Amino acid sequence: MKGLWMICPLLMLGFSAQGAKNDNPHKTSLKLWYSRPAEDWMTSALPIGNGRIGAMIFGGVGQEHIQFNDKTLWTGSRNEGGNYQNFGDIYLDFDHQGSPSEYHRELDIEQAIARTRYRIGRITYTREYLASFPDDVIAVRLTADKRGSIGFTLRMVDAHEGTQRISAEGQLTIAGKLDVLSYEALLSVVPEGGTMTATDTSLRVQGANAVTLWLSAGTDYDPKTEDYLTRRDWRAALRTTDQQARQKGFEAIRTAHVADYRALFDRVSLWLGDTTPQRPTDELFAAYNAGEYDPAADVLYFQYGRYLMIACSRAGLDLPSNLQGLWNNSNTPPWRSDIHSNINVQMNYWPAEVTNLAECHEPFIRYIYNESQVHESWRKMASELECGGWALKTQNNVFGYSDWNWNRPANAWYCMHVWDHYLFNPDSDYLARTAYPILKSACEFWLDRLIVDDDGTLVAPNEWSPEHGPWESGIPYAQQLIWELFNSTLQAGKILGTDNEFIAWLEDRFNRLDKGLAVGSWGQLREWKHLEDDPKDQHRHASHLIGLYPGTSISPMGNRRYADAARVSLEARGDFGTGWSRAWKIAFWARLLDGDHAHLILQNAMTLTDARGVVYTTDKNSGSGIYENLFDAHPPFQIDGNFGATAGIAEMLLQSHNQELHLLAALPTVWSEGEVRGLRARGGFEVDMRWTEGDLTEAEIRSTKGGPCKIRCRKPFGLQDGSALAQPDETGYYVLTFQTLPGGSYLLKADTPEK
Ligand code: FUC
Repeated sequence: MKGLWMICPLLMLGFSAQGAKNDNPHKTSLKLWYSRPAEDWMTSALPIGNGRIGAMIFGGVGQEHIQFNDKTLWTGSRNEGGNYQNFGDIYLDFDHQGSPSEYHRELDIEQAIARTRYRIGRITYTREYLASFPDDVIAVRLTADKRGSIGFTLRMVDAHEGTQRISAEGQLTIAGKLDVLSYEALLSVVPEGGTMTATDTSLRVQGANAVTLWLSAGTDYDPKTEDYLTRRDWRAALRTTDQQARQKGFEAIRTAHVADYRALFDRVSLWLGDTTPQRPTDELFAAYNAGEYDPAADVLYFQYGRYLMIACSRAGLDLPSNLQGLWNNSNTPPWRSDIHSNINVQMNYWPAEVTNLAECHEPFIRYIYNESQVHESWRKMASELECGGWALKTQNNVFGYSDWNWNRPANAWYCMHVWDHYLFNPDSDYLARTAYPILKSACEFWLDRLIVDDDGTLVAPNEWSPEHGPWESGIPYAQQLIWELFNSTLQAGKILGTDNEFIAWLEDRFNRLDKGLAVGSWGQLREWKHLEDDPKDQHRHASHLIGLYPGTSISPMGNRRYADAARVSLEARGDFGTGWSRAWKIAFWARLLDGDHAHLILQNAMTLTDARGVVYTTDKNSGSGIYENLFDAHPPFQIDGNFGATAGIAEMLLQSHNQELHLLAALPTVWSEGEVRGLRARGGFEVDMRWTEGDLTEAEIRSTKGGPCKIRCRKPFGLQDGSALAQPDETGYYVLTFQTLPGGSYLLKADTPEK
């Protein structure tokens, strides 16, 4: 790769002229693939999803197993927790004679299509599976390269005790009612050629040339109504969806699906150097774990997080992804597979903005809006504490019900997402109508709740550092979050200029707030205000470092003392932890600008495991890491770690939390050359970068909003047209500020002596 730019100047032109198109000729293959069928739902089946409905694909030869979900299917109610539910399973028992060869199973994350292929005798059988967002249907297409050779018996099994119907025309339905919600799934089986017959429990297809399965599924859930039940004829809508899909046909649905998916996924490409020859994903990661570094693993894991985000969180449904995204095969899943507020749901959305999937962030933001502004329960919880505004606890279902321990600072943490959505895509309408009301009412809660501490600062009473230690006043986790909340609300209020009296009042309280930053006796950032920290405490949560990431109050570019103390705390916490805990540490180290340490933790996070039981310990052999299907292992499967790692990788490449774009902020040695396109930065910028020998060679910044753009980089650089050169500041980094126009594109170039 080295020297490529000299021998191939056209490529450089392409970079400059074409922007963030995914046309890198050296891009890494983006497929998860295996040479055997999945044996286990959690560790090896492969996920597809359209943001609301999804499925896990096993790809068996004798038997295909497709388990499916709808993100809204919950037991429980407004008064009771309940659990996220399995919806059902589809089994196809094939008529194959003889044993298979050339078996291949894959999930192509560039197209969002899963495939299975194998040969029996002289016939090659293929299956394609997709979950379409535009057509709201899961489709499976079975083909063979010899006519008349597809035969199977198909069953659809309800995960509950609903009613089942099968028609000879090839339609199977399951339907029932849980505590509050009703559900229905409709599967249409459409063979081409051959025969189809129905029994009471199954459907038999024989001698078909090809078969398409269409799965529509839904519930009567609607988070916008008071009782969370839709008023529309959702059952009729399912039938219409099914009919339209069948009329449109597989090819057209597939084309629309791929175009829809790629419009999101292709916005970001990442290349981290040449990869070794292709090998199955389980072998790739096993070799990686054994010390055979291959950037293909880093890139695949990064992009897999983006794939999963698109598959389980699309605009239009006001419900965030849960602890398992939307994939779940149990009616009593771990931690109810709920919306967990003390790290998990937030981490699910860490990569949304920076990896250019702002639309996928919306379900979370709308959920926060609905529950805090429209529904009663979070406001009622605040009023139980004699406060205005809204507050919530740790465990949350889809009906606004919240239980287990209080997690009051979560309102401030949720607001970070609301505010970031604005910072990345500045839009004053969104700020005025959606963001500001949420932020202001969260502030109102704290303005009522804060008390004056002995030292005269304002502190939150009776908080804890999740999930350990005593409850006490002025816990840094709470203080740092409230500081972020007040700080962003002040900025929002000043931009809008419509609520000056409140903003003045808030500013007064903000100035008296304990920021939650103090250095302790062993040089650490204190986790408790009054209690001494234990240097041996390796608890998985590191909530007192929230100001480092995703917060903004601790930065090596700001007050060095706190950044150094955060490093001491982080070193004491160790390099392991549960799945999400490892992912968080990638981002922490990235914010400390230590790319090699961030990458070390990324490697720890990508350790293959098959541990199944719930483990909380943070040691090296806790069983945390990833399963063969690259699902994150808490253990067990918990999707936050996938999203956290993707966000952490982005943070190693580009940071934008200090009103500046820090290019290649924490590049590890192993990523000595590479290229990334399409990352987003706060202020409304989009960024492409290319680097060699660990340093930036060129970058393109596209501005959506216009206004000043400040760039920071380790090595000298300037605007490519020669009009401005970066200068070193007191940190030794080079900085350059230039004006941008809305829609403008700006090329930066390393200022090397050869130039
Ligand atoms: C929090 C974490 C646990 C787990 C659970 C779902 O309670 O502390 O590790 O992720 O959420």
